[in-house]
Amino acid sequence: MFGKRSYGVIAVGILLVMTLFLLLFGSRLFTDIEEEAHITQENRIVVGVSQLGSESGWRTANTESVQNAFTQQNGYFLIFHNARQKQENQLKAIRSFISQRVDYIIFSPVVETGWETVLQEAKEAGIPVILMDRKVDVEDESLYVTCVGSDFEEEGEKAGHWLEGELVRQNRSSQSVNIVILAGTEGSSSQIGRSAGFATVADRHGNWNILEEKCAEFTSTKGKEVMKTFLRRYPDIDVVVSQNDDMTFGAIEAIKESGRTVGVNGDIMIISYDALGDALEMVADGAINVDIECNPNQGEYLLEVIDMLEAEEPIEKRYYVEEDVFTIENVTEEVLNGRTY
Ligand code: GYE
Repeated sequence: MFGKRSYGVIAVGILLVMTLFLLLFGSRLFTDIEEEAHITQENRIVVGVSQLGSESGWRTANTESVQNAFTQQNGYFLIFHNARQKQENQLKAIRSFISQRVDYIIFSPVVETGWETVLQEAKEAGIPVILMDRKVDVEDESLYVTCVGSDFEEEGEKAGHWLEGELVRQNRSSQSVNIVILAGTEGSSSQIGRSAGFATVADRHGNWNILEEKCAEFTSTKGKEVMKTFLRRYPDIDVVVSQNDDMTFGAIEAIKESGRTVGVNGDIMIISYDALGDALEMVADGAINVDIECNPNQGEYLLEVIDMLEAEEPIEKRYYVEEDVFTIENVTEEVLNGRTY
């Protein structure tokens, strides 16, 4: 209907009208947006979260829990940063939170050491720091206000106690038992605590031979790789202790590929940590003997802690999340259906 020229005229017309509109109302519009952003932030509690990475199913669930807690509806403005397993990235993120003058800093330290300086900087800026999931190893405990996470040493002991009971049940408590350990990120609280807790129980049993403990970084790929070397090196492994489910998934693949079987009726007993939904299915199927739960739903706990701090109520130095131990006996349909991660 219209010729090419008419299109040109219409386009120029539209452009002119838009320019006029922007000239008349543009500055008002942008000031409004700026003001709104300002007001939005002013009424909200600004929280900077430095997550250590996204190495595992547990971590994904933990991140989701934090993001679901610190929402606008709950009165928060969340600045979230993923450090991809690098401490230097976490240091940078924390320093940027300090320069943005956030109200609270929450972070999950990838390893325990090396935080004094940055925590001192946060303290001098008057910004309270809350530790999530893992701990820091610092002399001056006033460098953080509190921690929300798991008792990793207790988790390690739970694994040891389960093995004690199982060996008695199988009438093997006086026979020698060969154990290998797939460890998580070296120097992380979860690795340190789980290794130490399990060792406390193992030390009481002269017949438990820990053949080797090797780092597999909490990932499935590494778990498989390290398990392969274990299988090559040690022909008689009775028990694998794998410090998280992702490494367990990889390790079970490696064991099956080597022609051996796992779990309740298998050649090699599997002890795992985290209790992700997929792992609990494997507990129910008898492929994993026991899974020591580690609860990633820490967002709600963090909200409560901040509520208390806002109300200037006294708070504890440490809050532990609730955790269970799962075997084929107690992984019910209800438990499986209730798992959201
Ligand atoms: O068990 C593992 C994750 O620190 C509890 O880190 C956390 C551990 C968790 O990568 O899956």
